[in-house]
Amino acid sequence: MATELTIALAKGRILDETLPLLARAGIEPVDDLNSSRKLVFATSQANIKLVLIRSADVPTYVQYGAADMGVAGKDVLAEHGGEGLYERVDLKIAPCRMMTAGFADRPMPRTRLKVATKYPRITRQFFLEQGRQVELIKLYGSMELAPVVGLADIIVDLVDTGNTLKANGLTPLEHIMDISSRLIVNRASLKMKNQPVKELVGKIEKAVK
Ligand code: PRT
Ligand code: MG
Repeated sequence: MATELTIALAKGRILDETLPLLARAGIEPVDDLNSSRKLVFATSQANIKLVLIRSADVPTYVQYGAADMGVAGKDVLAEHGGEGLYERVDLKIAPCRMMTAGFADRPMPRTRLKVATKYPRITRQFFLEQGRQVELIKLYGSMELAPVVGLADIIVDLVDTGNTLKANGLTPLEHIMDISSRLIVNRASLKMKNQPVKELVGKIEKAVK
């Protein structure tokens, strides 16, 4: 019998761009993932199933082996830290940049800079490397509002077209890192299920090219 493999995916832009890649690797979900309320899905390959979770939870599922593999943005992976998992393939999907952003014409405060973000770990590291002291304000979304209402001086967020920043009168300031989605693999799965995992990673790698 073929080894069971579970792949963790998140609804939204990553799912939309990952499904065609999986299809090219010969894996197609039996149900329509976007319209279903189910969380576990069978695929055209009897031994491979998909689980649908929040994007920030994907590294955690893979870290603990609840899923053998998963797809997550580099932003989510860097914020998680990567314990217990390997990043195997850059899928080159859902690309964007992690940036600081603020008001272009406003001088930086003399006191400690207040930075609002959903990414405290990445933000702390970025400013630490520059030797800049900042006060972190953790938010769960709509970071663009923080400078507008005076909650923070700047934000650290993802930027694609720049339209969201612009719509709120903000400008991208400093580039922190380039982001794309990655295929990640549980460390133990790579050992214990080496052959089927390597085979699937290879197929997905080929599908990207
Ligand atoms: O929404 P939920 O909280 O469930 O999860 P999520 O926000 O993590 O999911 P989703 O689907 O919004 O994003 C999943 C992944 O897509 C992220 O982890 C990134 O790796 C990647 N990605 C690529 C983006 C963007 N581009 C992006 N532009 N994620 C978010 N954005 C947001 C950004 O935060 C900002 O609010 O879009 C806005 C900026 O877009 P522009 O085009 O106006 O610059
Ligand atoms: Mg979102």
